[in-house]
Amino acid sequence: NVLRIGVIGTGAIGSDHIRRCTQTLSGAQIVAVGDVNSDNARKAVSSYNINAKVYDSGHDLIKAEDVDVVMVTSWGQTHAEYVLSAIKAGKYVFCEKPLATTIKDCQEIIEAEQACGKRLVQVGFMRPYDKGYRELRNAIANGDIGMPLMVHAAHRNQSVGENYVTNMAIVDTLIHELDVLRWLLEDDYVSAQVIFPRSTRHTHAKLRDPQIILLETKSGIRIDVEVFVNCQYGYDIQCAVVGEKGIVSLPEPASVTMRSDAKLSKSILTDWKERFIDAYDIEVQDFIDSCLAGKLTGPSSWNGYVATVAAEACVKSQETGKVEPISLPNCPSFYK
Ligand code: NAI
Ligand code: NAD
Ligand code: ISE
Repeated sequence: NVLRIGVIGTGAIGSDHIRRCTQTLSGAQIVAVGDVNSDNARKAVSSYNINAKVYDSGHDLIKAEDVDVVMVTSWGQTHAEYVLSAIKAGKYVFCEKPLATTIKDCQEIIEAEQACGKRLVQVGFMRPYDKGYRELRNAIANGDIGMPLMVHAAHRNQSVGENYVTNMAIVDTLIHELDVLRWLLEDDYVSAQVIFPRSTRHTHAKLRDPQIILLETKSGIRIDVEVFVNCQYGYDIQCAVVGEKGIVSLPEPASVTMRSDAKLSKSILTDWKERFIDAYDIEVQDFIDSCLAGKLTGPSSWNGYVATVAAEACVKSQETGKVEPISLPNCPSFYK
């Protein structure tokens, strides 16, 4: 039994998911691809030598009879329309983060999904599948550090392009922490504030970089996250949770220790694709297996909605400089 997948958006992560479905994972076949830039779609077909039809319209791809499930890996602002279209077609859909860029669009998605009576959406939050984050979560849940009090985190990219602007530090980058930290702490956010330190000279006019995001949770845990997307030196994800009797930190990715040239050193990764490669593999395999079994269990559209609610408060604070409240309705039983 093979799951036939159609992929909308064949850029960096779309192509990488096509590669993993084709070469690494089992149970799936890419039968359709689409991209507003049709050269990208054709390139994905030839690079991975797949037998997939190229569609001009993502909506036609979703409707195609031989497409069982959909993967949305286009730019964030385009996710909502494709996810809604997949729900309308009654097809499972894996949507890269963010689920949508506005709260209103996320609400529309969770309403449409609930009206369908069955979970159809998995959001591409892969960190809950990462071994390091899972060990952190277990250590906290086991009480190894006592009650958690503070989190110090950093999300650093080596560099970003001119299209990456100030609010994307939140909606594109911090969104991973917004999702994973509430999962890690089993808590919800109540407020957010964004602070701008001195800017790096490696940024451009439309991007304030770095940024510091301060979050507070219901139980009073204080979180600081540094987002620094032109840090130059590498792709670096840090997370330390300080508890009453100890600190637990995200492990560094495995790398050899080098003694050479009168130095003792370890390499730092530069590409997000490598940093979470195992997590992406497990996440997408989980999606494939869940679709074949007829029941999704990974990050839901509720998780996508909650992250977007928190992101919107952060973006507001970028403009006001103030502490902005975050309030959420109760999670419907459908998503529990
Ligand atoms: P990209 O720019 O490399 O690729 C996006 C592709 O989508 C491009 O080929 C573009 O032509 C196409 N596209 C844009 N609008 C479209 C539309 N309306 N219909 C069809 N195709 C369309 O971007 P990248 O880095 O691959 O990011 C894509 C999405 O994946 C974003 O939402 C991003 O946030 C997410 N992402 C998630 C990561 C993760 O760690 N989970 C890592 C990188 C990206
Ligand atoms: P769990 O049901 O024991 O607990 C998860 C809790 O976190 C629930 O309260 C749930 O509502 C919440 N949650 C789940 N995903 C979330 C997210 N993305 N953001 C915020 N809150 C979230 O589940 P678990 O076994 O700890 O699994 C957590 C995630 O890892 C799930 O997405 C699951 O599908 C996946 N998973 C991966 C593996 C693996 O081997 N990698 C194994 C089991 C589960
Ligand atoms: C990108 O879209 C991702 O999701 C990466 O994981 C993140 O590190 C990067 O900042 C985003 O632009």
